[in-house]
Amino acid sequence: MPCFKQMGILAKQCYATSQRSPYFSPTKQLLNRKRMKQDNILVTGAAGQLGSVLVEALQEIYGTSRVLATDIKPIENHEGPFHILDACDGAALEAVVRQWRITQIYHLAAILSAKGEQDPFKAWQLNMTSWLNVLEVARQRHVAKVYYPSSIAVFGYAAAPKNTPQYEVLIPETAYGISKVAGENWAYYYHRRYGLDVRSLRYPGIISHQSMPGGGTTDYAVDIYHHAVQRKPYECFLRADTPLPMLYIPDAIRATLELMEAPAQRLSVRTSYNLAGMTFTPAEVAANIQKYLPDFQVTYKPDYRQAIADSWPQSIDDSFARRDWGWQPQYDLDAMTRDMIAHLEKKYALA
Ligand code: AKB
Repeated sequence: MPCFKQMGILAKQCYATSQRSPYFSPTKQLLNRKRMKQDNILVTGAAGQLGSVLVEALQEIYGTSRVLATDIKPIENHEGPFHILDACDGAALEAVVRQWRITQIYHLAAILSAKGEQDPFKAWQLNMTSWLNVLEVARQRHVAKVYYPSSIAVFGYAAAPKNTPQYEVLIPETAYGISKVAGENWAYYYHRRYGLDVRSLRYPGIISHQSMPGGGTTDYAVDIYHHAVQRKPYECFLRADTPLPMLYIPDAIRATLELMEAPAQRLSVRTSYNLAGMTFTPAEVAANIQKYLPDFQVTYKPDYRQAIADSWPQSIDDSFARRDWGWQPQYDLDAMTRDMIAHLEKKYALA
């Protein structure tokens, strides 16, 4: 059987076609404690908005050859080991975990809120089948740690809309939200019943310059920056006055890695931690962008995604995350806007 490193080199030869993204910059804290660990990491959904950036951050910590990125389609410009993998195929997943001697799994593959509403049953099937496969293979093969992304989509109208507490009524309005509530409970079950070290965060909308989101209700908050920097007007699919919790990608990556690094005995939440960064409306982000790009124009044409956004909290109480593992966001709206514009200006100038 080829060792992890050899397989990594093989995969690298097949898939590494270009340089690492010039936009990646690991957080200071992670660089400070950068070390090469002996873990072998599997990331599913590695081509996605979060996955593509998280893989680079994990490579910085564990070494490129120890991070196996997987997805159902190849990743453009990926550097490092890559494998085509559908996590709904339990046998294929088991073979990868066994052959690559995986010790940590980050399971990011999922259908998000807006796309999920176009085919709710498919969203449920994909999100649940893949997650149960991951939990089961992790249990059987004694994987040391598993990461599961949950979402503010677990909340619905029954939850307090402002400063939504950690332990709140969970009656979501979307199939995606239902799958995340169930997924969190399975995480808790595998932890309690089998001692599996599963850790999870309820992400708000994530804004990134490196990668595009796909199929979410919060996607507008990324699109709006791309339009602004390209000097194009933007038509927003949410109402101007729709507040939603959001998080800038460096904070999202740091939160994920800090949670995964935290001593297990500090973690009191084994469903999923509430996580907050900032809250803004489309009108507020537009006005903030106009501070730097005064000619930028936004119009509003709400569609079916408005109902999803209306059912979600406006702001989140993340005091459990702050208390248990020291969570602190670093970016507010203005700091994020300056950084997004700077990175996207470079990106489009290079294109
Ligand atoms: C979505 O909009 O579906 C996601 C999420 C908040 O989970 N970004």
